[in-house]
Amino acid sequence: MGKTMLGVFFGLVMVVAGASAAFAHQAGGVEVGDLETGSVVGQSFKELDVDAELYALELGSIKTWYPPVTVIDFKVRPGRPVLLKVTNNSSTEHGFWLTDNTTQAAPTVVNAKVVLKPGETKFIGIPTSDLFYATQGNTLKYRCHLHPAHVGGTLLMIK
Ligand SMILES: [Cu+2]
Repeated sequence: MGKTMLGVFFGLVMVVAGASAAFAHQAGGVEVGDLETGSVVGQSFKELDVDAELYALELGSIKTWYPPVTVIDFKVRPGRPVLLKVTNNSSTEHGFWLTDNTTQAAPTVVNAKVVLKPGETKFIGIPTSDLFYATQGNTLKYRCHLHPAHVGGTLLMIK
């Protein structure tokens, strides 16, 4: 369970590849980690509420991230960081990649990528500033970067 592939991009200057998710980094960046050890902008994942739970499912020959649409309403939600729980409920390895397609080339873009073994769960912490100022529009896309045919979904933000 300990081996995790990370591709997490931080804010303006830092790109950390292969670093342990257990370490907290500076403010302004997405963090991928475990519930017990992970943190984002100085707040431990344990102290945050989970905003959405997403599952990699295999239905016969169909691979999908469920649900296909996830809505976070910032008008009724406190300003704490967003916490997503991603779980692989299938019997094979799958990826979870959350990003903003419209600004994917920008260094500040929200970009969280993790590979989940069968049965594995990871948590993704996102500072709300990343969603409000580094994301154009109101949607982020999530999909599996390991399987092109693996159906992804949309994170819809009501700002
Ligand atoms: Cu997949």
